[in-house]
Amino acid sequence: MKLVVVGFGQCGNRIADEFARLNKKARGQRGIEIITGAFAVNTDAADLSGLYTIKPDYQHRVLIGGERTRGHGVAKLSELGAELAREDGDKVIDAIRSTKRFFETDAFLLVAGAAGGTGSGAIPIITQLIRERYGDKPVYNLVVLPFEHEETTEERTVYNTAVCLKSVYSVADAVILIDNQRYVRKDFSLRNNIAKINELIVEPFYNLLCAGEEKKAKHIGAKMLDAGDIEQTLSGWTVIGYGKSPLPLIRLPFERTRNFRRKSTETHKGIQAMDEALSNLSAPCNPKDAERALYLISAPAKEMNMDLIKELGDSLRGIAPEAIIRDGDYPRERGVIDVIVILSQLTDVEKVRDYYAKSAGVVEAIKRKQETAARRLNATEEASKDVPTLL
Ligand SMILES: Nc1nc2c(ncn2[C@@H]2O[C@H](COP(=O)(O)OP(=O)(O)OP(=O)(O)O)[C@@H](O)[C@H]2O)c(=O)[nH]1
Ligand SMILES: [Mg+2]
Repeated sequence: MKLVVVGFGQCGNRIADEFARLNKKARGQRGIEIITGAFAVNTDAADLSGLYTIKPDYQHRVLIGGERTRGHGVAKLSELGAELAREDGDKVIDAIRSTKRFFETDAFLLVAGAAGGTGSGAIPIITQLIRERYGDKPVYNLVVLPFEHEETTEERTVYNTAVCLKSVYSVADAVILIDNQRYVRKDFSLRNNIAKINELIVEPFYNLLCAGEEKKAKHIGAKMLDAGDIEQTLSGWTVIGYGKSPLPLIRLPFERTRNFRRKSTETHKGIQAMDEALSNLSAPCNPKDAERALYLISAPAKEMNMDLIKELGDSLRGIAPEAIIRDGDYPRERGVIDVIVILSQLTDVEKVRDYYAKSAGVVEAIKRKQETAARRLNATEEASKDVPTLL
């Protein structure tokens, strides 16, 4: 599958940059392209210049609202982020139109952090615009949810997140949820290592996007998972998981003959990778609520067998009983079995519901604060009414 990736705001920019790096890796290691264009859109000029892989010209790093913010961002006001995206939306469309091999693109992936101002405001607006212009291609959103500690220090965090989630859900074909907190659960040092988190966020997309683009027979699985399968799966609230299990690179001579034993070891390793993928889902959810699901297993060709693929299918069926499940195998990796799982069209996501509920209180609090500030201002002005002025 080939994507045009557009990142909004600092979070979106850095993740889009990571996707651009992934494409370089696919080209270098496998001779295939998975990203037809990578773009960064921001109201903050400094954020744009801090990227590594996205081309450093104004057509790939697009500054919006430059005249109004003078390149300094929107300070968490997502309404302003949305307004500037509306005003400068054509700049983004022009940039996308400049993509050389645009005709090969299967879908759009738009990326943003939900809690900020620029990204959370711009992503629904540009999603809508792209849908109007390119109605034949699906538009997916990858939305990053804030760390827990951000929710307590800044009330705008919950408010922006709720508003962004509601908005993207109504315009995007699918919303892939990425919960930052999930990535620090196991390793707390990650909280200060955003680059590493971004690497982990895009990691599952590597084999997922590459599998359907292979041209050589030896890398085409018994059941190839292509763009069509992914499009059929992605819908509404979506999470993605990734797990891997190492295989011994060298086999002892007696192991080659004991075929039966070897097969069961591989099946065990495959199940282990699947379990890891399911326990590392990108956001918390109940797999029982998934109406669609997909898994892709990548392993050395000689380690792949039907038992393994069937066992994985049974295991996913067990935890997502309502889902239509698509699958594929990708004979590629060396020394490792890795499994990517997507759970999609989730009928309920408690975490999203919580943001909606919590934001109701915050809307009141923000309104009250604005009213109090206005009252204080009035009182001060009132007190000054007998003081002469020099103007
Ligand atoms: N995973 C990840 N999260 C990030 C990154 N950068 C910021 N965030 C998260 O995204 C949210 C803030 O969004 P930003 O992208 O910084 O904000 P913005 O869209 O640039 O908006 P303004 O700066 O307010 O104009 C917070 O929840 C951060 O924790 C990143 O590179 N990776
Ligand atoms: Mg910013």
